[in-house]
Amino acid sequence: MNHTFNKEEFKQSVESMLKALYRKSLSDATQQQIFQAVCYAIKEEIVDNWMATHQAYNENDSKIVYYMSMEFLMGRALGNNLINMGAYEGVKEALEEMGLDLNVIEDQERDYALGNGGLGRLAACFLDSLATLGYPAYGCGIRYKYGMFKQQIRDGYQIEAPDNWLKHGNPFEMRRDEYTYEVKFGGHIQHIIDDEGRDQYVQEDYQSVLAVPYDLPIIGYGNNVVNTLRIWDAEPINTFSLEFFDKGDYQKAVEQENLAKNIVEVLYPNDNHYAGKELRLKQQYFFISASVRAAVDRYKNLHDGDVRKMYEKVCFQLNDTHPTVAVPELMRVLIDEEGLGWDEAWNITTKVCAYTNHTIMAEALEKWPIDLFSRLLPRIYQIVEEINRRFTHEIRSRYPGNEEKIEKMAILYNGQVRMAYLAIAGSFSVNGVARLHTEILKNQELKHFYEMMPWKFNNKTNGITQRRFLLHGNPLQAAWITDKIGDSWITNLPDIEGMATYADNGAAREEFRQIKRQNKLRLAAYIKAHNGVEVNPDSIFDVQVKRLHEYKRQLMNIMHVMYLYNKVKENPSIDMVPRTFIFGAKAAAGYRRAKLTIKLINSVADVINNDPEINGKIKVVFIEDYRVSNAEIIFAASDVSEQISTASKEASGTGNMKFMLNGAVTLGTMDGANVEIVEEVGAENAFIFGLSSDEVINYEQRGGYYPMEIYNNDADVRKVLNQMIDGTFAKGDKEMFRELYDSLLNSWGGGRPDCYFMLKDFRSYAEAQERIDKAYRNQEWWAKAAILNIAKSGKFTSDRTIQQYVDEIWHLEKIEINK
Ligand code: 26W
Repeated sequence: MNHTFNKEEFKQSVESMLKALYRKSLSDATQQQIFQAVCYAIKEEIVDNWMATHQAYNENDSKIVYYMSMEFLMGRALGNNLINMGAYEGVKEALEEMGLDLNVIEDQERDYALGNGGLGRLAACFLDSLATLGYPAYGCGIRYKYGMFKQQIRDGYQIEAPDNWLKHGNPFEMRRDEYTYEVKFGGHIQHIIDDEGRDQYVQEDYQSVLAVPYDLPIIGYGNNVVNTLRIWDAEPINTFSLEFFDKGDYQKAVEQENLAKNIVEVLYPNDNHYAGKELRLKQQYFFISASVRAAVDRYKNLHDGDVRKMYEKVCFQLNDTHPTVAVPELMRVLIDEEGLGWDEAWNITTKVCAYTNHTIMAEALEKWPIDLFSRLLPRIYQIVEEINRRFTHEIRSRYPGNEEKIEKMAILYNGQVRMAYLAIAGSFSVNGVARLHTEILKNQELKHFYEMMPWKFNNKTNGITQRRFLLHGNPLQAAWITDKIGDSWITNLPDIEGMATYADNGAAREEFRQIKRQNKLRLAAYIKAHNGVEVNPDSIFDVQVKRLHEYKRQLMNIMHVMYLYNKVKENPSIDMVPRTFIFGAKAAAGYRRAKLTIKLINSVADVINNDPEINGKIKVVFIEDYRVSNAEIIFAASDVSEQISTASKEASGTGNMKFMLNGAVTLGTMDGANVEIVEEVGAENAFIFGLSSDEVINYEQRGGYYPMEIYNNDADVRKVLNQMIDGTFAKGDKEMFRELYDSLLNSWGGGRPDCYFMLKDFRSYAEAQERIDKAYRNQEWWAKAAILNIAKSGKFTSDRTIQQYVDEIWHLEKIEINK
């Protein structure tokens, strides 16, 4: 594509698309229409390679990984597609010649916000790396009508607005009617013996919907490979028809129509919190049943209809437990539809499925009530019962007389289907997402499973794609790096280590500072336009952007801001480097404490930003609607990366890696991948504080600690806590933030007080912040540390992660597409 891109042809193509789509010419088309026309013109360029890629899969009889995920947080496609096609500069110039600005055109695109946070974005990075490395892969997911809600801040509160991302249509998608499947729910199972004496399980009185796939192209960087993200839409099986009236089955017709309408209506906006909603289980089975059967049918087409060696060519990677029904669904297809016996089907299934765990938070674990599960998926439930029967048998013969092992490992227990345990039993691989996380899985959360089947367990430390988060998001820094060391880092990030020599080079440090300043100005303009707040580009940009969750401790961050505010009030001439504290976070719609934390951040911002005595020393900004597209701008502009989760709680984190790659210095706990980041960059180039994960786990096993002791002994902390209930930041309202205060000090609020150790870690956090203040004054030191962070980020490319999945789990072979 690189070499064949023809500017004049492209310009022509855009103009004829405008005509064909909208009956418009360039001069009277809207920016949105031009955006659409540009995308359609690009799509034409993509299609040949897309077809060639699938032809190569077929000709090579390639093994394929199906990355099964309820979430793909893709962000915007246009800019990334152009970059990976090698057409970004060409298209930019072509558009300029047409009097158009590519940046403005890019801003017309809605984010594909089909995910909540880390898990969904990881899936998107993985697709980019799979295509760039040339590995055969499908992403399998759901075409939600409404993605992650749009966040508005009104009067400091979060308001959720629907994300109607498909309003203008999605120019890159392709509907594939011919691969439609029917998915059945409910009813009951008839067991019959057919003429040949075989068992048949027939589902009766069920409701069903059609699963219709839409394919999106996933373009590899500079290699002509185009993989596919396949997301499923639901449609009614028969559009409302008179036929049903005649049969008197009016009720059923309406119900089936509603089922189809509801099932893909909206992404559940819960991150790390299981809610047990029936519709969510429907979503899971819906996209898994369709994806599993599409994979089986594809395999059969290439192998004379014989599924028995399917494991040689197919791998299902389950992105957390959400797609775990793939295990019993594959069993059902192999047994009921392909006629295999149990043992043969189980052998195939457990060689096809692999499971990734993304969290140890207890409230995130999916445990479906058996009555709901069996009512909705009667045949699947029968199969899960049999899996459980055999699995508990295995446990008992391994640990005779030890019933505790059943309690700890059975899939069906206490009236619930424990999805993580089903995933482990049905998979040949179980992986965590950072070294520390995997160790905690092996030694604590899943220790009984690890003891029984240690060979299944492995680590795959997460990664991110440098194509989106540096090349696209930070073009100035990308060009600077390429100028210094060449562009091989784009596909081989470890080469970025070549930047290390520039850490000691005064001229290079100055160049880095200038680039950072430009990026801070770009973010400042965004903040001015969106928040109406002026921020000082010479202040330290101290940034925490991620989902709002108590364990991530945004509350501790804002409490430290309150503490600093008090310091400045006590001594207005205090010597400190001006700081801009930047937050961005969505709270799950029903998560009260998280939403109240957003209100607190905004209320503190209001008071501080309008207090003349502060004199610009502190600014607080809450960026509305944090999402992939503005994240790219935020990372590029950051000086300090806040990664301050309670140790042991953040499985990996991936924002931490994006900051590092963009030359921000980590302020963090020894949690998740922070541990490995510090290992790469050196503790002297990061600001580490707080309890270790062992210490946290020890406290937890002893039932917590006494935060009231800290309240009593630390006057600064006490003052901050009191300000939550004396109206300082609530216009005199003493009740507004009481719930947050109680969560830190009073156990009667439900559960232990301060179970995320915010008061316990506060002093150590404040000291680390002071070290930052001191360090930033030495601009030479700071630039050196920032450049070293960039230089040592090579490990954290998702290309490395994917290569490890390929080598140790998937065993794929690369394809080559020549053009
Ligand atoms: C059932 C509700 C629910 C929804 C989402 C439970 C759990 C989740 C996800 C597992 C939450 C998530 O995104 N986890 C994050 O995954 C990232 C990618 O591995 C990690 O970097 C983050 O540390 C982890 O919090």
